[in-house]
Amino acid sequence: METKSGFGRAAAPAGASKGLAEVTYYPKGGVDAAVRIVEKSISPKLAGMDAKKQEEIDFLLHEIDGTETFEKIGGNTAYAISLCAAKATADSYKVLLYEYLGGYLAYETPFPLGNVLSGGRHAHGRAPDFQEFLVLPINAKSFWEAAKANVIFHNKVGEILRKAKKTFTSGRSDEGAWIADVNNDEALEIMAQACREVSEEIGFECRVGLDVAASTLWDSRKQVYNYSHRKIKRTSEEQVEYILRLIENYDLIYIEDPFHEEDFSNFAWLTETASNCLVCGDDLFVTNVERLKRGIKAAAANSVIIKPNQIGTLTDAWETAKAAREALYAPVVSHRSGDTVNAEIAHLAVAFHAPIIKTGVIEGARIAKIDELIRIEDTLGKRARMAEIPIKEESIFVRKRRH
Ligand code: 2PG
Ligand code: MG
Repeated sequence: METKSGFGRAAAPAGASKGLAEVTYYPKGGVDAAVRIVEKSISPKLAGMDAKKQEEIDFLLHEIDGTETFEKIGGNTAYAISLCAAKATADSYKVLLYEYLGGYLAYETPFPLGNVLSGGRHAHGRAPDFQEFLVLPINAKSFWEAAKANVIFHNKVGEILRKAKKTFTSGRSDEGAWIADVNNDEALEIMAQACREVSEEIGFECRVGLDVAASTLWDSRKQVYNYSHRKIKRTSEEQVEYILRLIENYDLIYIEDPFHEEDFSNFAWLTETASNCLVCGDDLFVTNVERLKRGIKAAAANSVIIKPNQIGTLTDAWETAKAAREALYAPVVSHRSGDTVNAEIAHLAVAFHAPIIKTGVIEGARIAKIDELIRIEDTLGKRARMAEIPIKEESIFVRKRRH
């Protein structure tokens, strides 16, 4: 997109495990059809508009599409255009994207929640059933220090796997996380060991997080969660017990989508019970402000994933992040498994005041975001601060019996 004095180019990512309530990515006919729609129906209407009127541009995209879920033009088409407008405006003002979107008050860098071990839909062959085993370096003093800690942690997990598993080939997933023939519990043991060793080595605490991506395990017909690694089935009640045990045993600081995407009530129960853990909704909320408000009303989760292409425009994503902050839910700006090599979500995380960015530790598309945040921290100079993770640091686990 070109303005009188600026230029913006953007691309949209893709995900392997999608929430049912996400917008439609592409129109019928895929990317080629999307390009034709942009040329014929969108560009002529955008020409002459003021690029800094982000809301008007995003509203126009909704109007042209006319459906709730961007079925006609595709959510990825909408997101790329929406982002283009913001980038072109930032370029016109000769400021960085986070400065344009967040202004003078955007000076906090998020903690990087790094994917270290992959399973579920993100791995093929024998791998854990949970989708992501994550590390969060909670006491890092700077983004640079946090990013470095995550690399040391990733290496440590590789080292442990090499010693423990003869079958380990050093294979990695899309997100650069290790893939190994271990079950959930073995993977968590390895993460816990790495936590102890790395925390000692670097002098501050790293904690473990999980993305269960439970909707990918849920069989709605039989009403059970299927764990294929050990051929185990768990009912909703058993899933609740299992998740609670894991939070307790492994002192998890973060758990994403522990239950399937319509199970608001178990989300609410877990949030109340595991009060020292960030309980995050990804497929549950799909960056949709209405679904988030439903969650807030039910007190389901205390954190929300923000993936702008799940909802289609920057304005929509911002509204969800804003509603989250107002309700004291932590917005976690996140990559997609099939992400681009671009780094805009690094800017969004700072501009949206997100305490956490979820991305990988190594692999090109992930490093692009991490490196950009290191540069942003550098640009901020003495003003740079780490954001605050909104949980108590000590692990007081309040266990309540289910009635
Ligand atoms: C997730 C993401 C990112 P995907 O579930 O959180 O890791 O995966 O992009 O496949 O939805
Ligand atoms: Mg997820």
